[in-house]
Amino acid sequence: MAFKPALVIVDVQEDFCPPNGSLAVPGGRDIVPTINKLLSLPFAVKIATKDFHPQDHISFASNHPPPNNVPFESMITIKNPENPDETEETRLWPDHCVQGTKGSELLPELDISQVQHIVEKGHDKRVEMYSAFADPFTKPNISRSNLAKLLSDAHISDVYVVGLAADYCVKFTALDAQKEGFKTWVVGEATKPVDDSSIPGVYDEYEKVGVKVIGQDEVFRKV
Ligand code: VGL
Ligand code: ZN
Repeated sequence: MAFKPALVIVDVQEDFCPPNGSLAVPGGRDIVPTINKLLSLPFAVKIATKDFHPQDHISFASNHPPPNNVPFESMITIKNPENPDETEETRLWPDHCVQGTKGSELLPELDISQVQHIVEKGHDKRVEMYSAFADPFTKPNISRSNLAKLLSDAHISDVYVVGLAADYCVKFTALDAQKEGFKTWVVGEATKPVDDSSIPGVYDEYEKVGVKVIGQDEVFRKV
């Protein structure tokens, strides 16, 4: 198959960045210059995703009763609304990326003039959706975006994933991209985690399924 690379920029939004983000990833804003350089390369398609939740989203700690409603700490079990036998453990967060708020906006310094498609995710209040492809339920998925179709319609062979956060939405988007059949690369310098200590475990998961972590210099040589 011919090499046809896509760039997928995950959730580079105000709420995931200092100084004002409700779920600010340390150094979140600092990756934008690197992403803008990658955006200048001739990827066949460049896509930005946005976490885009309703105010009553299940992942917001504020929508759950105490004591198990501590943002960043509490875990809850959610049931697949269409198949109660399937459950997922998921973390609760501060309210973030609420549709129509400043926090949901892409960073203004991101060069979106180079981006052809914006994919929004996390609309369904009943499920968490870290991956820009689909929620974690499988029998069946409750929500799917058009990301897989955008990539396959463009005959993409390789997907390069960057953005926020390395240990949540970048990770699940990269794992799903590989699962969908694309050769998948995560650009190390162009992502930051919520929690630094999670990264070795994330890289182990990549290794198991064949997702590769790559440096930006190598991307410049390849694309
Ligand atoms: C994300 C936590 C909650 C992310 C989204 O974009 O990594 N993290 N929602
Ligand atoms: Zn979210």
